[in-house]
Amino acid sequence: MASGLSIGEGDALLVVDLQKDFLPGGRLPVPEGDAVVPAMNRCLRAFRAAGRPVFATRDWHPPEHVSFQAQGGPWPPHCVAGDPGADFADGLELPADVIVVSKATRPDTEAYSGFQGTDLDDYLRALEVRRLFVGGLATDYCVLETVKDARKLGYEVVLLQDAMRAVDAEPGAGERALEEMRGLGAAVAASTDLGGTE
Ligand code: VGL
Ligand code: ZN
Repeated sequence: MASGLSIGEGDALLVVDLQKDFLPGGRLPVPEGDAVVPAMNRCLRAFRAAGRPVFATRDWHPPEHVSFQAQGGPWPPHCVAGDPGADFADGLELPADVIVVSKATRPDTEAYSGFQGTDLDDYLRALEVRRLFVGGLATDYCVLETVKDARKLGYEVVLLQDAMRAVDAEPGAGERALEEMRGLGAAVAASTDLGGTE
């Protein structure tokens, strides 16, 4: 476990799909998804204090997206672009200058990774980001795929373990995803390691 990590030049925070439909009461609830909000807020305060950029991806599907069961996909409808369920979680303290990246916007293509079909890599390069601190939902889907792409693209990754939760449709899927990401060289830390204020 990393402790006393200091945030500086080259670092950015990436908040993955922390949207209402993925919280308890939403249309595709992730167990304990709401527990991610206070942990992520600690990270957001630390990044704000360090003056480093914050990115937030959002699942932003058209109404007839291929991932929905009516179209033969695995999921109930969720995060339809512009619907209240696609809003970021209540109480999430995103800064005014957060860079929002919408993904999975094409009806015929699933995109779990925040890099797939988006400008995220270009944005990060433009800001000379080299290390990404990643949390959000869900550990075993969009966090996993985003981190795999980040590693392929050469970014260092720090996983914010208490600021993510898994769907865990199969028991242990979240743990396996964490192991896979660690195997790819991602470090693991907690929101409390970042030296933000409570
Ligand atoms: C996600 C399932 C379907 C995620 C998105 O954000 O992890 N999971 N769409
Ligand atoms: Zn989705």
